[in-house]
Amino acid sequence: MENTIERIYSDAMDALAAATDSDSINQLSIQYLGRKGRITHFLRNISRLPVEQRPQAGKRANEIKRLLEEKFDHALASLSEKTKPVADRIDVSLPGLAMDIGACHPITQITNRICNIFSQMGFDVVQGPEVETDYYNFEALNIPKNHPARDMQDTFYMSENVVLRTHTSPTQPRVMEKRQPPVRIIAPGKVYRCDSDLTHTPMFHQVEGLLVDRYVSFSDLKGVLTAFIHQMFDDQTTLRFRPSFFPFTEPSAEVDIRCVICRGKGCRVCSRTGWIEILGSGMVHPAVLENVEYDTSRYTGFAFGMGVERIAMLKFGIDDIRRYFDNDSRFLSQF
Ligand code: 2NL
Repeated sequence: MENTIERIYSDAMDALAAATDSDSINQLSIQYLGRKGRITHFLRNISRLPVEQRPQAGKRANEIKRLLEEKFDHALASLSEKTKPVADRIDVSLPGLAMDIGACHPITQITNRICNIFSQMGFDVVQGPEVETDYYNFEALNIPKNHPARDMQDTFYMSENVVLRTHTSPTQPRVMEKRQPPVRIIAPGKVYRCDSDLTHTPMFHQVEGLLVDRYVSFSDLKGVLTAFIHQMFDDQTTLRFRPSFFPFTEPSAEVDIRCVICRGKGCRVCSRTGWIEILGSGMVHPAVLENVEYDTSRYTGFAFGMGVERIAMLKFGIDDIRRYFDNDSRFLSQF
């Protein structure tokens, strides 16, 4: 008896596979599921089976009935979809999906611009780790143990001797340990300080440069940085070197440019001074060169560092540093 119902099912499936139009599918539906159909007939005659076979045969016949209903319905539906005219299958009046074009973040754009200018002057672009040891972040750079820069309030400590780098400077002694002079490198990247307000974000970007060779003097520093600023801003930009202090350079100087907003008259951007600070620089402190075992009787060098957000703010006229990191594409797509 079990064979009978399975036979009906396989006959129905064979017939369905051969049916190519809705008339023949409807015909099959009547033949199998209709009032006088084969399945109906089988179910009606279940009472003639031995008692112990009836529950199983009934269950299976009902299963197959449901299965065939589904198969016939599906065959009819896919047939009507295939035979519809194209215009009914595709709604040609729907608006298309706009394709968004990606672009570099403004901070990336400015970082690339800075690196390109120094690349053309012969500097190699190098990168170092963002998780740094106390040695490379401070010690190698002549920043002593009690220096305020090491304060827990500025530095993210991972453990006693591991920090998130507070500047891109540690990349430089790492490279100097592996290369002999002449060294000309530019190190861009993310840096971290435990600080957050209107003008500070806990993560920001720096680009740092270093040149070490024989006979390098302060006038080389002035020449290279003047050429950089004239390419970055405008070759008419007026700049000044102002004495400063960094533990890793001696002498040290900060570089200001005439305010690009008010042209020196004094405004909010330059705090009425007419000058805007662009970068810090100096002659590499001999202690830093000794830490990487360079012969200080043969070699001298200069180094400089700048904040990318600050330069991007001036180039693009942005007044709030936090906008860079809100990830609002209405803001970012303007650059
Ligand atoms: C700033 C000032 C500076 C350096 C970075 C440096 C690196 C080595 C040796 C000596 Cl290995 N100096 N870097 C020097 C002077 C200034 O950065 O305002 N950065 C945002």
